Amino acid sequence: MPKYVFYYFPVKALGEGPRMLLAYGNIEFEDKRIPMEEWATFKSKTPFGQMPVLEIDGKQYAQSIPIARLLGRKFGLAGSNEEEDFEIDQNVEFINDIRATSATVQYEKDEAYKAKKHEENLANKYPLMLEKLVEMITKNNGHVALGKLTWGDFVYAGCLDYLKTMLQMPDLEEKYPILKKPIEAVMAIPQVKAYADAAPKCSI
Ligand SMILES: N[C@@H](CCC(=O)N[C@@H](CS)C(=O)NCC(=O)O)C(=O)O
Repeated sequence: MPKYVFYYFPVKALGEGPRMLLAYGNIEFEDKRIPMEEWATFKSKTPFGQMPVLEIDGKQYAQSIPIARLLGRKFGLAGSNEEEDFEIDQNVEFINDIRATSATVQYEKDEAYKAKKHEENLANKYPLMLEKLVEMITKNNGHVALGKLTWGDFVYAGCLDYLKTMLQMPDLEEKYPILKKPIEAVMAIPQVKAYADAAPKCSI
């Protein structure tokens, strides 16, 4: 039985998708939540100076989306041909684009510039991005891709709270109820719900 260790900060964000995928695969993993105070020591031991990092029998795997893709393939949540794999990748990358666009604003230090950038994104970027996101999940019967459960749903479900915070839109799902569907699908899986119920509670 391979030994799995998953390293990330004590938040959901980019780590929760892989954690939930491990739960889906019924993998008993060591869930290492590294506090900020310990990060400086651990950083140099990671492949890119970032987390998440998954270790399988001591071999390190980095980058949240490739980690989710790897676990998806292991647990039967990938496409059944290259075109289907492409569709999952494409849609997950789009979700990541929304996250990256909003995150650059959120981590800006200058408060006045941060507010200005947020207003600009609110006017020029977020409306089309959210319209496309709603369209994508509607077209896929409440899923991220292929009209069914894939590893893309786990990536989305894991980072939605983080995304809402970055977008400064706490009422996102009330405005667009279809955006709840992939999370509902993931949480309806008993072993994933059991993991989520037992995991430390994090707002993002
Ligand atoms: N593209 C990477 C981004 C990873 C990333 O930005 N990780 C952040 C936390 S969300 C991090 O490690 N920050 C600490 C640092 O860079 O020192 C992924 O998806 O895994």
